[in-house]
Amino acid sequence: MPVATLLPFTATPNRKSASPTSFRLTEKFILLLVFSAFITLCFGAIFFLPDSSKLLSGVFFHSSAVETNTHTGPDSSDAGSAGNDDRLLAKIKKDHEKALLEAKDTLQKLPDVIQNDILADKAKVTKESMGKGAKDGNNLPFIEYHRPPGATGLEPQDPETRERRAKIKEMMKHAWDSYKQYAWGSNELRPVSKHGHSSNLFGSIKGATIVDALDTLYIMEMFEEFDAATDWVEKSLDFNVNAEVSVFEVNIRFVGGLLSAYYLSGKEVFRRKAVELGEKLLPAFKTPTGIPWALLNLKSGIGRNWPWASGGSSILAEYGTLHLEFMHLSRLSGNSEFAQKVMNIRKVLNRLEKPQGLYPNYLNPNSGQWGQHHVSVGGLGDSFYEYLLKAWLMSDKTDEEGKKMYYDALQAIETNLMRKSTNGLTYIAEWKGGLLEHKMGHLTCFAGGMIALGADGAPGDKTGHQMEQAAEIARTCHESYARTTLKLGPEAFRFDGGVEAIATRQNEKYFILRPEVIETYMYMWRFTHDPKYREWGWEAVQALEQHCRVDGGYSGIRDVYASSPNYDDVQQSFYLAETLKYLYLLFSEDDHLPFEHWVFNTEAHPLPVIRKDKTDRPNEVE
Ligand code: DMJ
Repeated sequence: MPVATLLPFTATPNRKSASPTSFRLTEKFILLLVFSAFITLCFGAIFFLPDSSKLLSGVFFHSSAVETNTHTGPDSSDAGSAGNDDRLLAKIKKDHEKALLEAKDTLQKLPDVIQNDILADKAKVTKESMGKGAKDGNNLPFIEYHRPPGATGLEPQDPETRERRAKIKEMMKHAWDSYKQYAWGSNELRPVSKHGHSSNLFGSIKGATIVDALDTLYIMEMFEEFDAATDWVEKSLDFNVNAEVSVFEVNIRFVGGLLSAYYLSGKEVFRRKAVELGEKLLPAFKTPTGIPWALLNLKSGIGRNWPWASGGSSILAEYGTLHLEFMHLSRLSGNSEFAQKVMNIRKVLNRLEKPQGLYPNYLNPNSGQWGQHHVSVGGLGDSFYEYLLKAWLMSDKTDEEGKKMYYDALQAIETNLMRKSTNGLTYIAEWKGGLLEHKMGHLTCFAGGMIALGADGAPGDKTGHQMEQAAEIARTCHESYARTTLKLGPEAFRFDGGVEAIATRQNEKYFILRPEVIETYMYMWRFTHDPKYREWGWEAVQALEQHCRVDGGYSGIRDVYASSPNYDDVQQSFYLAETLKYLYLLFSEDDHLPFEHWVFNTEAHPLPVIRKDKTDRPNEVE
């Protein structure tokens, strides 16, 4: 600031046109005194203000931030420089305090949270730069596609294994050709009556079998069929329906199926469709807690819960089984909203008190409180636990929160739910308000595979212990098959009233082509190479061929203890997505969809591990 501009204020009022040389000595002294007092005052003001460094830089170095704020900020006015200075100083003080708070916040965050924030910011910028056109899966950011390792596999070396694997491919061909011939475009096939079947889980979305089977066709190298399915997806798969769907089922089968098809084939249509559908599911999260509704009308965006679910609760296995798909949707779309929605579910769960460390199956999305204290590793609970572990694995083992939640939950399950029968069969019971129901569902049998998959990372030297648990569960589930007449497992089996691993209630004796037992054999084979798992898998193949295969495909059966099958006349889409895929992998080499690169969603759709060191290349090949 030039000194000359200060002089008019210090000149004596009576003296007109006086030159400085004509001052007397006393006048000069007084003038000097006043002048130095003024200078001291100015500097004092500068140095004692709270944000002196910023002000100085503004004054001496003309920082652009200060200039911008002074001249164009919303606070600027023509009221005079003194008013401007006050506002400027207040603004500087406010900015400084805000910067300090932000820095404090950042220092308190874990490195991976900071990393996520950076990714979210990056995604936001990408999305903004894409503008309006990014909606509905169109105009997605450019992604250089790299096929992850092991999308297809070499022929097994051993001739018997090769032959068995070829047989499973033939079974897939029969299931697929029958669907194509009798039910093309419907959700599922009725293999006995030979026509289409639509469950209301998918509203009026069509083609569940096509989307669920895409990746199985690809990994079995049935490329002609894969191309026909791709063509149908391109031309006919339509999510613009005015109908209510199950958010969970649509996510695991359709979003999961499309994501896998994209990662295996690199075809953009699958990425586009997956993101389009993902966006349609987002309104399900509009609840006071952000815990999504079970059911959603895709047109109106109105959600609700199953009327039977404990006072309007959402279900653990449903809202807890979105994580893997939504993390990939964020990466493929550049929209961080998907990831934020599922991370928020964790936050809500982590704030809640857990009875004995267990997660009840019901949670009210309005109040954020648990419903009935019913705990299960089978129906209503199962895949929530699976997704905690797989979220950690899929994040290249960076998601420490998922890891901790999984191993803590498993410990609580071991303590409160896992029991041994009189004759030494390990099972996982159900827990109702502290009382055990000694029943294990077919669905619960997936836990053998899950525990084996997680054993390697188990804290406190528990790897061996968890591998033993996994093997024992696999044995129990095999027994549930072996103790039936048709050598296929019942929907649920009991360990009470003098029975072990046997269904005692008529409505628990059915078999609907479910995959969980075979899934566990596949994981156990990969981790142990114990030939019994392939033998058990082959027993299941023979039983399927003998009792479920019909002219028009494969059917579920109503009673596995009956002497001959009574068909339910449904070929479930998960038979092609899961049962046949896990069987095929059981008889494949380990480098086909290797676990270090792929994680299977709960419908057996493989999703690649998201590499921590290649943040901008989601499907990097090593
Ligand atoms: C599949 O849709 C999924 O595996 C789900 O997690 C549970 N049930 C069926 C198959 O049994």
